[in-house]
Amino acid sequence: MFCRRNWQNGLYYSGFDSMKILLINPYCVSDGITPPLGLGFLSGAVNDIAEVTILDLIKENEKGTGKLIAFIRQGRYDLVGFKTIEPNYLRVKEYLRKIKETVPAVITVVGGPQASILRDKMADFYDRDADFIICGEGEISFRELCLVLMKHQCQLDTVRLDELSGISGLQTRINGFAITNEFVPIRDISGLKVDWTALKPDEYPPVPHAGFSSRFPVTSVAISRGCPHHCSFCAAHNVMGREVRYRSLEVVIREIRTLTGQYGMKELHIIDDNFITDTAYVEAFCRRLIEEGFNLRWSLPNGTRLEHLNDSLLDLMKRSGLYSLSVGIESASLRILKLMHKNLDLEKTAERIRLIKKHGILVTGFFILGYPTETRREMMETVDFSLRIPLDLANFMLFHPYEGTEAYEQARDSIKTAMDSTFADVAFIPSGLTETELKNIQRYAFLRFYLRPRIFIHLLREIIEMQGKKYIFRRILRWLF
Ligand code: B12
Ligand code: SF4
Repeated sequence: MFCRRNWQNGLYYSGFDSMKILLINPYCVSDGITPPLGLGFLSGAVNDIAEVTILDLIKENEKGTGKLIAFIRQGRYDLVGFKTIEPNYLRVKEYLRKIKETVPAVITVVGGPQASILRDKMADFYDRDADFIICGEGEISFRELCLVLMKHQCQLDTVRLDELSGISGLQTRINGFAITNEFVPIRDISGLKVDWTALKPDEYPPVPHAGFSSRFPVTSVAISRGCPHHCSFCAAHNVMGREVRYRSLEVVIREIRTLTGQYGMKELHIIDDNFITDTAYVEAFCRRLIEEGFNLRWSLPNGTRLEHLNDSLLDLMKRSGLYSLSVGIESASLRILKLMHKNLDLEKTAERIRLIKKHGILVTGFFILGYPTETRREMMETVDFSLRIPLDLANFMLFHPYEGTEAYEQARDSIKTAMDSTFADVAFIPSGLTETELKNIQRYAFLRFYLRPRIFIHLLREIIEMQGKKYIFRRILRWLF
């Protein structure tokens, strides 16, 4: 079934024999300009029934609506979908308003983390400017929605309630009915694939995840989804659920062949929340990387849980190209760790970091400063701990309360966030401190950590060898000043 539709308002006639979809990564300030994987997955789920274009307004450095509207008019899209996160969802409201004012026939869909987290509130917030909101993983729901729309030749007024009521995570208020369907995580993600042709990873600047990488070009990949842990500050479960699931190894290896062969990628960043959960999968993955002779370097730049790591697995991971991983330690205060529900034994963590270092793998520690009720003394405990363990790099983030988390409820009364805020900005100040004091503690932490001769010389050597130097310096300046 193909979609042929007349654009209402006499704007123009689509004339295409297939539904045309534009997926947008909205603008926001970002340290890493990397392909929006979620939109690549979404495109991979519908590109056999629709013609999909991905427009990354971060990559295009485009804040306003002018170019966006021109792009939509020129491409004669039937449907425009937005990925939302906290720093951009207000801007998405502007985009939607403008679309409905200027090209009202275009069907608008909003998804992504912020839509998943705010859920019911989203329908009120975007009101009639968003025809559909999809919470959680989008592949199946978005495909089902597109099939319904195609059946109706993208004419919303003929769509019936019963056709939409089974679509997971869907919300809409079209045609006088209001639907708020429960989001159910996708049980079997084995066959999900990324549409790299639409994502065009070779058009991205050589900016690595978090600024550090060793070989270029670099791209990110997502292999598993879900996290069973309950860290109080983390919103990830709202998007991906709590059950850890993996994509099929064959699909992943095929994808890596495309990334190395067609796009010349030399390094991969696995951005999963919990990649090292199923150790049999991880072992098989490493063996395949070696057997296929990809000669890739790879890293785990998100806070990796260490409980499943052992000597033989680390040896295999290192031989297959792993050169760097990050650990979410968050705090050295037992009281704060308890409040965060961060079930972490600090001594065991330090031991595992030594083990990782024995295999010549770089380790980055992630810490949070300024958690609700945290005192200056507790923050200093964290800084001291970071100096005692053999980390190569450390990131001291100021606590940022995200809706949909337990910590947000604890911080609710004193939240200070704005559009385009980043982790470098102050979003919450624990009582008894001022914003300047908190920023100074963060600066002190960075300087104490990095101005040690071993770390400083090592860091300088690493940075000098890196092709992404200018991005790294830009990031350092943003964090310190
Ligand atoms: C990796 C990651 C990053 C990396 C991205 C690197 C890369 N190359 O991709 C980096 C470090 C750059 C990063 C930065 C930030 N991140 Co981040 N990040 C993640 C992480 C761990 C995974 C994201 C991911 O790619 N998942 C895999 C893909 C497949 O999932 P997805 O993008 O969510 O897309 C799916 C659905 O959301 C949905 N969907 C997405 N878009 C759309 C659009 C439509 C139309 C539809 C229907 C569906 C849909 O369908 C997709 C497929 O299932 C998540 C945690 C998590 N597990 O969700 C946090 C997370 C998304 N990040 C978060 C945040 C806050 C940020 C920052 C704002 C932090 C900051 N203050 O600087 C920045 C924003 C940068 C930016 N411009 O995007 C929050 C979002 C919370 C919120 N309320 O918005 C999360 C949830 C973590 C948390 N703190 O709890 N991040
Ligand atoms: S911070 Fe990491 S370990 Fe904790 S709940 Fe979120 S994804 Fe899971």
